Amino acid sequence: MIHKKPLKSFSTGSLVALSLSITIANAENAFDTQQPDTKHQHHSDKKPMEGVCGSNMRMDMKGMVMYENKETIPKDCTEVSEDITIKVSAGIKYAEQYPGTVFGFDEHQWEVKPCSRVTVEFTNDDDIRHQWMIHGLPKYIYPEGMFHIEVNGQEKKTGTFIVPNSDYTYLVHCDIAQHMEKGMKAQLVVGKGRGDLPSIPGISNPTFPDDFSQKGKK
Ligand SMILES: [Cu+2]
Repeated sequence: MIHKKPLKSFSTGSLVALSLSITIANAENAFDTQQPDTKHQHHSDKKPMEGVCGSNMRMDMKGMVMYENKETIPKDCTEVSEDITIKVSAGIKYAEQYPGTVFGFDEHQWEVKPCSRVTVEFTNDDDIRHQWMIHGLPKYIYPEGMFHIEVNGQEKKTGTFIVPNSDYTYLVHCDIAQHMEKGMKAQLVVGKGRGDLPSIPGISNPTFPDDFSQKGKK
């Protein structure tokens, strides 16, 4: 049987292309209403502004937060049960204890109560891009069922979302090519969860383990 990945509906490349095009569109609109001098002031700002885009995404040179939700309560919750902050670090050093992996998070599982408002403080310890991307959230709140933080290099970004009122185990990963396959895979357990996902470093075995044995080879 072929192992499929049904959750991955569009690629990082398309997300980046989308975000760039939205940023450019917003920048053009902003400049249309500004005097030329204002443009130059913008570039000399000591702290660059984080841009807010129409598709519920904010981004700057450090990275982006997409489909953040601090207010909308899922239909099956009457209120936010608790505010919880998860500190996550990402980097190659977290792969050292898991043979066969290259990338990792400092922890690969987080547990929260149903209806929690979860704030993720995501720190990237590497000089490359990493993401904390969760799938399977209700699509009437989160487009593509997704919430996503991306950090370019050694920086930190924080974003917030609210989980529904059911026991569920959500896939969290980094969608940069091969990062999930090489260790950047984790799970957010809401309530009792629904069992471990496969191939979570330190938590679960792969569904289809690699076989590096030399049996039958000449
Ligand atoms: Cu990554």
